[in-house]
Amino acid sequence: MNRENKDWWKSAVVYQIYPRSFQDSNGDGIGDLKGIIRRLDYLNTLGIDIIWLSPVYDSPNDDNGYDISDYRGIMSEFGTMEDFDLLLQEIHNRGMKLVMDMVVNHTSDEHAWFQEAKKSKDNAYRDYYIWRKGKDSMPPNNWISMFGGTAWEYDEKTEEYYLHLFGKKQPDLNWENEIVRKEVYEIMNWWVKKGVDGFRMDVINFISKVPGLPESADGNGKPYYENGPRIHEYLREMNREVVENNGLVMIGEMPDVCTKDAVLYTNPARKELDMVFSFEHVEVGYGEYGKWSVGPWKLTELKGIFGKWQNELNEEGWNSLYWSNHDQPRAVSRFGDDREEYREVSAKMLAVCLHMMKGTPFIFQGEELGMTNTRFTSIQEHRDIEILTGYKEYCKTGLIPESEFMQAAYEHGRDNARVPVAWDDTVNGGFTDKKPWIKVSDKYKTINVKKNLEAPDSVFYFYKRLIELRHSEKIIVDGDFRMLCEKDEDIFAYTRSLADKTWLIACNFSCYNRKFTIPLEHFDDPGVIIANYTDFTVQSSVIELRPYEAVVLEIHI
Ligand code: TEU
Ligand code: CA
Repeated sequence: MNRENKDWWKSAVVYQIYPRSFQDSNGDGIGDLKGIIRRLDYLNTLGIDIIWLSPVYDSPNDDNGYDISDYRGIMSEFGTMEDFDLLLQEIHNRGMKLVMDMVVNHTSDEHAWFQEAKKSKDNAYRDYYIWRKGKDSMPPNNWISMFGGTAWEYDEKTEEYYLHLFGKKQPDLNWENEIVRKEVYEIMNWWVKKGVDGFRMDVINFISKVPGLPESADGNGKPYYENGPRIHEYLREMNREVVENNGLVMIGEMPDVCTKDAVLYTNPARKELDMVFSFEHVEVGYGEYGKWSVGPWKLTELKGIFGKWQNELNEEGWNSLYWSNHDQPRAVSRFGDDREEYREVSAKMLAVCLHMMKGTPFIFQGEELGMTNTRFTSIQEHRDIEILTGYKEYCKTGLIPESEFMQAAYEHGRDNARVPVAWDDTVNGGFTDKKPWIKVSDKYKTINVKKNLEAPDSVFYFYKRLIELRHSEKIIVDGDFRMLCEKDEDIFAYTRSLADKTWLIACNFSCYNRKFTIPLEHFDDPGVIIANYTDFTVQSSVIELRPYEAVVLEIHI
């Protein structure tokens, strides 16, 4: 995969590493860069093309690295810059690429810029951040932070508030200030010169705020900071200053982005981003209190979202495809069936459903093993600032009963993804031989890399096969998408077509047998491209899909 080839990332598969939970190498219970180096051959065996590395920059870890205090330094718990240079070299030696996670909507409050800015109102760095006077000893407006509670923190010394859309230790940068923008581009170019191959831009659609920071009707400030008035100007400037013609892949994480905006962000003619991470599909079943209330969701709703994104970005945009990441629960628990009898077959079904769609697929560490959610028995066991703040804001205030909150954290919480990867069935799944920074899965003896590598029909080898298909079959990268049986509540089926070739993808999202009719005028023997039941055969145009059965057939229409 060569960066000189235009759109090289369109036939790539990305693997996300959350370094804190991947592999500890020095026995402090925390994953690190040397641990990742140790596991690169494993990733090479899987066949992935790009590693997206969650932040490894210097950070006080209030939000596990998404609060950066030095963009040109490596967090000491993760290792040294020499370790990073070796990691990058070893990734490239294996023909893989590295995408860095760049968090520039905000910094840590321990960043030198903020340490200066808070010294006085006329400090040279004051305008790097968003400071406002309060109103009658109240915050400047009623916006609430993404983690709950007010989005403003009062600074006694200078008697002003600063904006933080996330944690109070994550002050928002002022992108209206062109010096800030130049600083950011210099930081990005510093990493480009080191040889990284692209960036995943954290909440990048938050960086342009509506002037005046208007009060919102209900405390939800999103209409005033999501997809703001200068966002496209900033992204085009970033493209000119950093990306222009050097083949970097640019991935924008965009909470609440809609397809209309996504087309503007990813249309190559606009030179902004190559793809965006949307959130619509991972928020099905959210209730009154967002992720902290668990509601039912229907497959027709999920299919409607995927179908819309596939169709509306088909001509002039590009999709990121994912079930999970470090902010989401485990795919098989969220969308599949993590009861042991269905866990692996439903994990494979989800993989077929996603990897046969048009876009760049992302695999979150452990997804290729069929890892499941983990039950945390008390709030004290949790580590995620979003869960801990949510508990304070919704639970301690009596809004949500503790049992309901803990169930929501189990079903939707981010710590599920931060439970360490299990490499084998030794203590802590081989992640560390000391006390891990967060609890390990209670299933590590059965769900681990070693077991997957030893079983020819494991989830791992099934993912490997899907990746091989993406590398060899143009229909997966370029084929047109057409949703089938939109109204069916159990079957997710669609076709991909390229020239005279048509593939039919049919996935049973239920634990029941379900009949599915292949839409053919006349039946002729379709070729089986891949199936998650090893004994799948097709005798007629009506196929009976078993629980979580998924098939890809080459049909002739
Ligand atoms: O996440 C953006 C974000 O809004 C998430 O908090 C997400 O909405 C929520 O957690 C899941 O519903 C990015 C990073 O991926 C996340 O880890 C950081 O906490 C956040 O930005 C702040 O940097
Ligand atoms: Ca370590």
